[in-house]
Amino acid sequence: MLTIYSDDHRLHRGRVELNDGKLQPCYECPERADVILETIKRSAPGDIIAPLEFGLRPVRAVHKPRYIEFLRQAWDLWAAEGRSCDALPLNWAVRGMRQIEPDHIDGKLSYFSFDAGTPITAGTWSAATTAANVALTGAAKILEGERGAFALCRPPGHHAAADYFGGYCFLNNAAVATQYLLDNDAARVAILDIDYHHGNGTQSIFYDRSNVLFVSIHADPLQEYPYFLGHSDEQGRGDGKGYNLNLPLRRRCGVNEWFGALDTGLQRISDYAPDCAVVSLGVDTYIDDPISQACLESSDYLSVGARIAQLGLPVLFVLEGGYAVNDVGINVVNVLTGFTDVRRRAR
Ligand code: SS9
Ligand code: ZN
Repeated sequence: MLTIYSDDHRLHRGRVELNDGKLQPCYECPERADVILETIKRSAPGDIIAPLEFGLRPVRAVHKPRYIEFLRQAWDLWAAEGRSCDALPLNWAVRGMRQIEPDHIDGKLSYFSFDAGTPITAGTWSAATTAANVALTGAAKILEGERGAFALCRPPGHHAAADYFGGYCFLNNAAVATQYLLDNDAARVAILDIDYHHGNGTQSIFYDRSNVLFVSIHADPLQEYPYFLGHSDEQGRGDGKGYNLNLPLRRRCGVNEWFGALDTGLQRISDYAPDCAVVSLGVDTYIDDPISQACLESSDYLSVGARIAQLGLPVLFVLEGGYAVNDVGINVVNVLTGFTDVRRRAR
């Protein structure tokens, strides 16, 4: 399978996130992408190409202007306060408070975020815009007729909404790619989000739309991050009613339950008959993932890829989570290999 990759992801290297009441080393680290790239080179045939430059236009098609402006300037405003540590928000506008963008960088960080686990660093903007270009290049290849492509995106994207960051995500790579597909020939796109966490950003971006079907399998938000979106009664709004399918699973659910949800999601996508699919590929559903309570073994990811291939659609895989650094490579490669093996037999 074709892989799109850039070293620019290394420009984003957060030092600490707030977790378990402590400032801890970031789970979302450059080594994740390095290991995935190495494993692809070693054991997954296919070209590895650099991203093309798309400029900010496709990013603006998904994210709000003020938010883009904020992300672009955040580090400089933070550094202008004389700080050299990572930028993290500290408080949020909850029920009854006003939604007014503050002037001070500390207030802006709060206004445009929803957690304290997503540091902004000097290179975050560059890395995030390159990650969007990586996903966009994958989308362009799908439009050119490629049957499968893997966008090795870092930082990830599915928690980022039109105007806020969080969950290690800044720009929603999968959403930007999906919008690009729609703006260039695709009439309908299905997004399958199989990261352990609900793709709250992607859901919210397409919630009112019927030309994007969003399907997400994730840990029940009553028990897991991001906590405040991802329930099964969120089915879309207006034109989008019926085009959002959440399949929450209880924490520590078994493999059979997880694959049952996958089959339900794939059936819905098949009924929708889209032109292509975008898979938000998180492998933090892995049994040894350090921040998840999940159950998939490395070999299970072969079946994940194989079942997705049975859709018979062109598929753009976009990397999201997966924090067991030693095994993240094999887990991702198994999805891609499971997918291409079925495709090869079908030809
Ligand atoms: C776990 C904290 C979770 C955010 C997780 C974001 C996952 C992105 N104790 N923090 S895929
Ligand atoms: Zn995740």
